[in-house]
Amino acid sequence: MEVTRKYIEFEGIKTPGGVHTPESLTWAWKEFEVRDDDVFNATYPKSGTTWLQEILSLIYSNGDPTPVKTKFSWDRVPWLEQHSGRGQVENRPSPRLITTHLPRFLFPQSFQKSKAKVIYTVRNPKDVCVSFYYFSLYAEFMERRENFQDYITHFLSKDVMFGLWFEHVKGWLTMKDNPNFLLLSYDNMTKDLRSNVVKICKFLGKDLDDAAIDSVVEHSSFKAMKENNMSNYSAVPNEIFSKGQGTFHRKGISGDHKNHFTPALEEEFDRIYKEAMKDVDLAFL
Ligand code: PPS
Repeated sequence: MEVTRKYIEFEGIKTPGGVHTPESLTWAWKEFEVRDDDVFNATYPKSGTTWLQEILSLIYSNGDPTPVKTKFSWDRVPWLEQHSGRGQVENRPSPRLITTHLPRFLFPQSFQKSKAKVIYTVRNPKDVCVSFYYFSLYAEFMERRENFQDYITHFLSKDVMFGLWFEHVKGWLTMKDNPNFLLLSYDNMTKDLRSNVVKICKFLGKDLDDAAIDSVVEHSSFKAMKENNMSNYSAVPNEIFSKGQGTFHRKGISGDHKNHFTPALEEEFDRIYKEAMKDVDLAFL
């Protein structure tokens, strides 16, 4: 991967330049043929993407941890829109587990006439902002900001990677009544992972026994994933993830924004949130 802080702008959305090209984004949007048994792990960045990659891998192995311990997460549940996506996904046997950060309006057009399933995980945006800030210090392909306060300004601007959180979430929530769409809350998963795994299994029609569910929960815990070299990105070279500057599995909690936002910054963020999300029911957050 070419390490560059240059973003590719595509249909008004910025994506990291090293792993995305206009061709890969166009292919994902307009040419990729969705199959009825495809399962998509869709997220705004820093909202539980890697967590769902692990959970889905474990559900599809019936709780057997061998795949998550022997294969990289990005090979098990690859990103559709990255330039490696086509080679990874196109000829893969079904059922394909596929990750995407694409906003709804750039999601594959062929999805519309398919029975494929989408799981969209949403996280408290203030925690997403904190997690993204630390990621920007550690990921060499991210634009840097001097301090957290400046980062909040960036997060609330159209320059942020994959577009505004509000637009991303609102776009995907237009699907909330579709039976092939499951909305998950990262914050709820941190409170009760097991019931969320059961919910995911039910949605996917996967009939796992109690021991298999227990194994999914055990091997997708924050601790297990932080220690799993196949999922913690430790294998990624320092030129891409600067290990001295942080770690991918940082805290894995809900509410870390309380340690970062001053009362004034929080009040301002909440005001912007209320205005942007005034027509949206996200009470479950
Ligand atoms: S990315 O870069 O978009 O793929 O990042 P993503 O995986 O969406 O989000 C990274 C944050 O998710 C946390 N994480 C977890 N939390 C709880 N349990 C598990 N198992 C888990 N795995 C990853 C990870 O620590 C990042 O959050 P922060 O708040 O930075 O710790």
